[in-house]
Amino acid sequence: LRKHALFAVAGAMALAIASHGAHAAAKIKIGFLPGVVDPFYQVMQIGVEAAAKDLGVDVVTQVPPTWGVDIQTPILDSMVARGDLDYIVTAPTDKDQMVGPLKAAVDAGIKVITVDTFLGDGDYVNGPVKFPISYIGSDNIEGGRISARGLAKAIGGKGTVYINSTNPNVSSVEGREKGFKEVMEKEFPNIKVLGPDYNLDDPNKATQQTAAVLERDPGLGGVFGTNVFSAQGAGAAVVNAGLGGHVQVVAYDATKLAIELLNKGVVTLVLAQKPYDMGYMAVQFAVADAAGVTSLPRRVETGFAIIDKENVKDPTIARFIYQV
Ligand code: T6T
Repeated sequence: LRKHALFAVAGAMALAIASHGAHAAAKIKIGFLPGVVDPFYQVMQIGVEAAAKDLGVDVVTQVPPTWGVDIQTPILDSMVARGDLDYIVTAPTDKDQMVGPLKAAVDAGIKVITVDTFLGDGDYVNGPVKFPISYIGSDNIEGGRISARGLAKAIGGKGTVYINSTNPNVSSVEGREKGFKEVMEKEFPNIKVLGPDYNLDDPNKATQQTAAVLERDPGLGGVFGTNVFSAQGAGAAVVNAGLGGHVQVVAYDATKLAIELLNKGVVTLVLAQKPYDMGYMAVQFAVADAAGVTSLPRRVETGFAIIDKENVKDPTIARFIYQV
């Protein structure tokens, strides 16, 4: 799908540039507003900047120090107030509450592309929110399913597992929780799922929450950490309790720390998203849109690399580890 989307965009861009030459030459300015400071968005920023360099685009990046509508909205408002941005590439921190602020950006003449997280139900053709040009990100429901199957296999198809997550109403982690629970219910009736607890993107809170579950339920077989901070906290709690290798951890997001824990036998499976591709493609989409392309896909799923002990050294897989 990714390859096709890229070819489609490249072809459409070439066509548009041929027919709208003068228009395409105008330099555009993009505001990049990710969700929070973390390795996932750092890699995405590298993708954004690489595409901006390749395509001759200006980018202004502002990174919220912590996750949340209250933090992201004023930064967005200040980006809109600059008056010089043509596009905003952003990961909305709430699928409903960020609709208003981003609609205000559109009303001010800025086009919006969402990366990693989406607005509404993510269906920009038939869903409740239609104004973004596209959603470019992971199929997180599928990511949750993959995580569930990995964890179920690691604990032999029975027992109790626990989900540690970040915040409610965020499309990415919500999808992961949903896909995870769905697979456990349908395919593994002998596995009971606890949680999610919400750590508000605080790894220390994730550690405390996981430690409390480990204490309450000494038979716990595994933990699903739905993002960088959740997986980090879950891993730390398991290590602190001396249960590395006994309680299995599945980590969403391929940070260096997650890979370290994989190599130590604490983490069983790491799901790498493709933030570089998300960032790169979002800039390509802005350039294509500015050049007059009207056939851009409204949703692009960027795929995963599923990393385990067997393939972690394979360079075709290892290239998706977040090297920041
Ligand atoms: O997992 C990513 C991202 O996909 C999610 O939307 C928020 O958390 C991360 O940035 C990791 O910290």
